[in-house]
Amino acid sequence: MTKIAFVARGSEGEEAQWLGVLRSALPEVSLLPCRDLDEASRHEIEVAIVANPDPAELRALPRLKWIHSLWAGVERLMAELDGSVPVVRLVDPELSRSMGEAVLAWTLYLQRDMPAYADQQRRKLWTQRPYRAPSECRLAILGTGEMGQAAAARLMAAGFPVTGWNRTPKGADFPVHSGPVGLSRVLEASDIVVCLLPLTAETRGLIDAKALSQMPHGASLINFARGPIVVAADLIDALDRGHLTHAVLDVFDQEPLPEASPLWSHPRITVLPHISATTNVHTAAAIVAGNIRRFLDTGDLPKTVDQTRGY
Ligand code: NDP
Ligand code: OXD
Repeated sequence: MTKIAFVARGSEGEEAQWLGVLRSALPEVSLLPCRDLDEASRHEIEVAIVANPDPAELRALPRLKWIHSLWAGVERLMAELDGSVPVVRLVDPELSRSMGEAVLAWTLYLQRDMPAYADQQRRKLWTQRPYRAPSECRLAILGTGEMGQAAAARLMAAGFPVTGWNRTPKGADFPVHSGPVGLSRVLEASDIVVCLLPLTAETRGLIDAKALSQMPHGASLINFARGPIVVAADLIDALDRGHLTHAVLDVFDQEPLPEASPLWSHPRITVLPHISATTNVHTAAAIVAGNIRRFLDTGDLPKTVDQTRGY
């Protein structure tokens, strides 16, 4: 039986759940946690399924040909493995659907002024704020990939005008700009900016004081991608000055967000614990199993992450 390694740095419960579901989806292989492999078995392994793995465990597999990540974002793998092995990331329509749903939910939260009404309730204030229709609330999607396209579709179906910003101006049924000039144009014309970019050398710190100052007075930010894309201190400054109204953050420089972080208690920030797109273990396992089965049958690798671009 072909042996596949499983390498994860999570709780025992999470690991047991993944192993159970993956073994049901791939009954024809022997899926084993790396720590259970003896020396001879380590030499047999060509494929590993990983969730935030310890790179040392992967380096102990001398015949490893590629790894399948259970995560969509792979910046940590790219940094830790440094191009030593091809990486396939999770692309799951159910994950994209879940992200689209989250973007719509938190956009409605902002468009319907829910943070302000929650504050008014705490202060026992009965004040009706002006209503802003979706058609009057312009949305920007930074990164129109799997997640961005799913989010745009949900937003447009709900009546929000959407503009995208992307590395390549790829075909979409909404306008998509690219390059630094395109970014300024998109930021200047958006009431809510949604970040769905991968974290790379190019996107780290992209949303800084300059970018935030280009957003209109009163605009809001949603970051569901990766924390370091937004410069937290610059965001806090823009919120404190009242230039921005609110930020919804699901991702942070350090996760879990440290107790001492000022983001927790900022009145204009909503903190979420990295839940905007929740991985469905069943759909994800079926996709991983399909990719591995195809490789075992044909020798063909699924589409791998571009090592130079980092996503
Ligand atoms: P994709 O690779 O499908 O999409 C990324 C998009 O960003 C592509 O369209 C790409 O353009 C664009 N892009 C990359 N670099 C740049 C750049 N420098 N300037 C402009 N555009 C750029 O990834 P996904 O949509 O699947 O995921 C995006 C990110 O979302 C993940 O990397 C992950 O960090 C995050 N994520 C967060 C989750 C959560 O729960 N919070 C869950 C899942 C993902 P092009 O194709 O033209 O190169
Ligand atoms: C991610 C994921 O990349 O949850 O954040 O897959």
